[in-house]
Amino acid sequence: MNEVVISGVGLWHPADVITNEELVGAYNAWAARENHRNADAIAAGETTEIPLSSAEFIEKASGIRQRYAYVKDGILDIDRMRPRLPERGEDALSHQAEIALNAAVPALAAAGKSAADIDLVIVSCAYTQRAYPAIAIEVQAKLGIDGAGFDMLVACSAATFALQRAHDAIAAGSARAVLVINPELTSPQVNYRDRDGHFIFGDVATAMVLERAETCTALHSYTVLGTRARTVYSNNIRSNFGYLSYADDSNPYAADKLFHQNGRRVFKEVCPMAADHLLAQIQSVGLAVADIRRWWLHQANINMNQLIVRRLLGTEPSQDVSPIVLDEYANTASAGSLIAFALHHEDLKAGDHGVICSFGAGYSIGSLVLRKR
Ligand code: CO8
Repeated sequence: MNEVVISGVGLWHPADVITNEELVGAYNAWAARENHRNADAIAAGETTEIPLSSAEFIEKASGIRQRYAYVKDGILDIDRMRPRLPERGEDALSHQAEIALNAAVPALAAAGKSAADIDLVIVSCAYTQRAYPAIAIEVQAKLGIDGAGFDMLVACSAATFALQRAHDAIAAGSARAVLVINPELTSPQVNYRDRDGHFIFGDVATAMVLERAETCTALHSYTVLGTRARTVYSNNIRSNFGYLSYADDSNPYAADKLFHQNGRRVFKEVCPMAADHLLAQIQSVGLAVADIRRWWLHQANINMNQLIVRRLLGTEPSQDVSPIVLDEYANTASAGSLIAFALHHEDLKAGDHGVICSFGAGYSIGSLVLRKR
C-alpha cells in the first residue's frame, strides 16, 4: 500500500457577509408583518403568533456571529427571503463549479501540483445544483485534468468521506493524486422564515490535494495515518428536496424540502457518538488522546465542539487545541473541519498529530488522523 499524504489545502469564501443582527432584523420584520396580518386569527386562537428571533440567542446557543453568502441579494428582502441567484445558461460555468474552482486552484498551488499530476476529482458536499453532468467533471474539464471525476453527497460528512475515498484510491494505486473539493452552497437550502434554522448556515468552498508520499514536494504536508467513516440512520436532520417532486405532485418549494432538524436531539445524540468514534479512531492507529496536538472538528455549534473535546481530554478546550471558525463562517456543512484545518495547520511541527472530524446529517461521522511531516 502506498503511503498517502495531504499536500495542499484551498479555502474560498464569498465577499458578502450577513451578520446575526441583519438576519434577525429581516426575520423579525417578516414575522411582525405576518402577525399583524393574522392578528384576528391569532386573537381568536385559530393560529399562533410567529415567535421573534434574537441575535443574542443565536450567538449564545451556537457561537455563530455572521455567515458568508454567495449571493446576499434577496435573503434579507422580506418579500423573498432567499438568495436571488441568476440562472446560468448550459454553456456557462455553473455556480457550483465556479466556487469549487475558487478553492481548487489554491489547493493545487499549495501542493505544487498541476492538472497533469491529478488522476481523480471528487466533488463532495451536502447538495449539488444538478444531478448530471457531475460538477466534478465540469471542474475536471475546466482545469484540463485527464482522468475521472464524480460527485458524492454525505451532508456534513461529505468532505471527510471523500478524503477517505481519495486516500483509498491512492493507497491502492488506482490514482496518483486526487483533488477533493467541497463547494458548500448552502444558502439556497436555508429556510430564512424558520426561526430555529435561519441562522445556521454559510457558503464556502474548500479543497484538498492528496498524493503518494514519494511525489510530495509541498512545504506543509501530513501523512494520513488512518481514516474512519460511520453512519447511523436518523431523521433528525432532513431535507426532502429531490427529483420525485415532479412525479409525486408534492410542492417542490414546501418547508420540508428545505433543511430542517430537531437540533436538541442532534446535539444530544451526536456528541457522544462523535467522542466514542474519535477515541476508537485514535486508538486504532496506536495513539492516545494526549498525543493529539490539534482537533479540527466539524463546525456546527461551539457548545457541541467544547463538549466533545472536554469529554475526550477532560479539560477545557482552547482555540489552540481545537480551533473554532464558525463565529465567522457559521455551519458550512461538510467544509467546517477543513476550514479549521486550512486556517490552523501551518504552525504544527514535524511529528505533531492532528485529527480532522465531521459529524452531522445521516447521522454520519468521518475522521482522519494525520501526522505532520
Ligand atoms: N431566537 C430566539 N429564540 C430561539 C431561536 C431564535 N432564533 N431559536 C430557538 N429559540 C428558542 C426555542 O424556541 C426555545 O425556547 P423554549 O425553551 O421556550 O422552548 C429555546 O430558544 C431553546 O431552543 P433549542 O432547545 O432549540 O436551542 P438549543 O440550545 O438546542 O440550540 C441549536 C439550538 C443551535 C440548533 C442547537 O440545538 C444545535 O446546534 N444543535 C446541533 C445541530 C447540528 O449540529 N446540526 C447539524 C446540522 S448540519 C448538517 O448536518 C448538514 C446538513 C446539510 C447541510 C444543509 C445546508 C442547508
